[in-house]
Amino acid sequence: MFSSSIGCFVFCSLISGSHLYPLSARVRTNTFKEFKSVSVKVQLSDVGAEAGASTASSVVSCAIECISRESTCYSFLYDSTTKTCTLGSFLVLSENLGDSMRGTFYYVPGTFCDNTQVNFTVRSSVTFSSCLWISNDSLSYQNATEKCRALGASMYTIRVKEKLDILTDAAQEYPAGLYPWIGLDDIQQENVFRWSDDNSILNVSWTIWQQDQPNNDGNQDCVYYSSSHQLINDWDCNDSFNYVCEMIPSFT
Ligand SMILES: [Ca+2]
Ligand SMILES: [Ca+2]
Repeated sequence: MFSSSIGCFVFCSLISGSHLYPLSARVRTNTFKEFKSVSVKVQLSDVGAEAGASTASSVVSCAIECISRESTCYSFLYDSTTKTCTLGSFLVLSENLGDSMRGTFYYVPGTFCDNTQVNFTVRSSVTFSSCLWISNDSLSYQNATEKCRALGASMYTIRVKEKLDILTDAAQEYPAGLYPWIGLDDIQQENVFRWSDDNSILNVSWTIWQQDQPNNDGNQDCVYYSSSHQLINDWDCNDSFNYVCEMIPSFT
């Protein structure tokens, strides 16, 4: 019943109330929207944002708690049965849920899988989901990066193995194979690979590279995902590939 009016409800309540809840300008201008699924699981953000659970008497109380965190809360999960309010910067679909994680997901439009220009969709592995778009066109790495940014997104990152699984799963829809750029390169410093969304250094303990990669063969500084290997490979940034953009809430 609050699906599209909860933000206004909260905002209007706060306007007429005291100054207990200092709001950021960004949240003020947005309303929470219901995500059309009850299959939601909280996943701590891989960009380091906070998440937590508490008790709230209503979905509105939960929303108030979310926006009272100012710029760090763009979404929350509310379970009306257990009255559990889970604030999170990155709440994702999951196919195998514990009861404690059931509920209705609300998010600020534009921060979670919501884009009017191209068809971002939620794709899931068994335990993780991501809001992404796989392009039909092919661009150089730099142009692909700029295209994702123009869409309010960033190039897809694979900090957790589940996100590799998501691409592998998506590739089944591409009989000829899927070889898209992801947001990883060693342009800044040779053989120091950094995620393009926040410039952090690649640090995974599981196999992500194809065998004998990265090899920098002929000066390769950008990285694509190979569906035939289900792993990644460094390649010439100037070559054109499909690319994957990902929508993640921003934390400013
Ligand atoms: Ca290189
Ligand atoms: Ca290579």
